[in-house]
Amino acid sequence: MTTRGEVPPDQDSLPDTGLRSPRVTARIGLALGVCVAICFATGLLSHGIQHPPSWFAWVSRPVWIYRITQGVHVISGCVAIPLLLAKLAVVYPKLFEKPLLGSPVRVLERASIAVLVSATIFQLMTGLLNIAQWYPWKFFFTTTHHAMAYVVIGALAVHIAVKLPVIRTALSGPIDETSDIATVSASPRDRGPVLTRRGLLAVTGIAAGLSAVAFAGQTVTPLRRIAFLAPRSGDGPQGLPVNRTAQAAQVVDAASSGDFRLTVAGGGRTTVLTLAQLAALPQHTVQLPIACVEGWSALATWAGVRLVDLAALVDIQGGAAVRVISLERGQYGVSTLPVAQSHDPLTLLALRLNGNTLDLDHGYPCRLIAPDLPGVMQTKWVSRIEVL
Ligand SMILES: Nc1nc2c(c(=O)[nH]1)N[C@H]1C(S)=C(S)[C@@H](COP(=O)(O)O)O[C@H]1N2
Ligand SMILES: [Mo]
Repeated sequence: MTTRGEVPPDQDSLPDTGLRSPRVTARIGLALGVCVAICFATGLLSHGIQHPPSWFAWVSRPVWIYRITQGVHVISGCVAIPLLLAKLAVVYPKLFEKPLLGSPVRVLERASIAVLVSATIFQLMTGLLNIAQWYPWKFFFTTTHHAMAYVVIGALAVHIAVKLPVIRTALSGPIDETSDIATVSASPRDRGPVLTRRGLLAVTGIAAGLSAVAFAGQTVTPLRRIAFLAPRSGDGPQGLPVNRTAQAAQVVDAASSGDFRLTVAGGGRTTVLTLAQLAALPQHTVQLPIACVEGWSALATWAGVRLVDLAALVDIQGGAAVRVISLERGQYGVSTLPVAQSHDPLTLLALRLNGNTLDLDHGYPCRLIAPDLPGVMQTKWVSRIEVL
């Protein structure tokens, strides 16, 4: 029997070391829960910017906000992987504890754990594979990853609610407290600890730290050299990674053609500019990061024409939303800017990158660069701007 303030023994757990103790699982679980919560919040934010509900307004300053939130999203997800593995390793005998089902409350508890574990694994796997740009599935990543996030958070809330009494007791005392293994420590299977609880937590912490470092370098520049799992850490033409080349986007001919024209439309008026005319407009230089949803980001110096100046060509002086359209067809070919970005004087139709003409793979002849916009909305090979 368990009384108040005492941690119930894990009957089916490994008695040898007392590692399978709520005192251990609760601590790993707390760290995992914090990671999942951070990952959820930053993921929702990113999704909100890309698919804004009517009540949602995004900001454009400070210019590094999205770089941070999306970096944190990916890093917290990567850190969650070793934490989840450690947690599963510690609790797994309990997952198959008999009776498998039992009372309605037990059925609910076990169902929520089954959903929680599988949905969390799904989220971490799909997120990881998306970073690697490997899509061995048929569904559309963004929609599924977003929907499944609510499943994880819902199941996590149920799990925490059910386990709260155990969690509170387990976290309230020192990790070494062995009252929870007192009943089993006299067991003949007791061979003394091979790994202490503190040791296990330390190993888990180191694995989590390594996982963070392995990916963080793609957004935290000083860590770039040691980010051994970060696929895009600053390589690419003009010092910037490329996600989709001009060739992959099938725009090589149209983008390099002398016939290129930029159309600016709005308020019933249309202006068509040649590249030379675009280059003759007032040019501005900005330092802005480009931050991909996959977690990599890089600061660069961009030069080109302010979006607000282009809107003014069709007599629209701000206050309007702007849609930017690429030579490329398909889902990455259109981007509708949040109002903050379409007004911001830092938002450019860039012609130059880091002092040179834009590389074809970076969007030559011109591409959008705006503060705090997910990389996927920073449209390359822009051919049309619609002021709405
Ligand atoms: N037309 C077009 N623009 C695009 C893309 C694309 O596939 N097509 N990819 C986007 C993504 S996902 C990112 S992260 C940035 C990357 O910009 P870069 O290749 O110049 O680094 O471009 C964005 N602009
Ligand atoms: Mo991206």
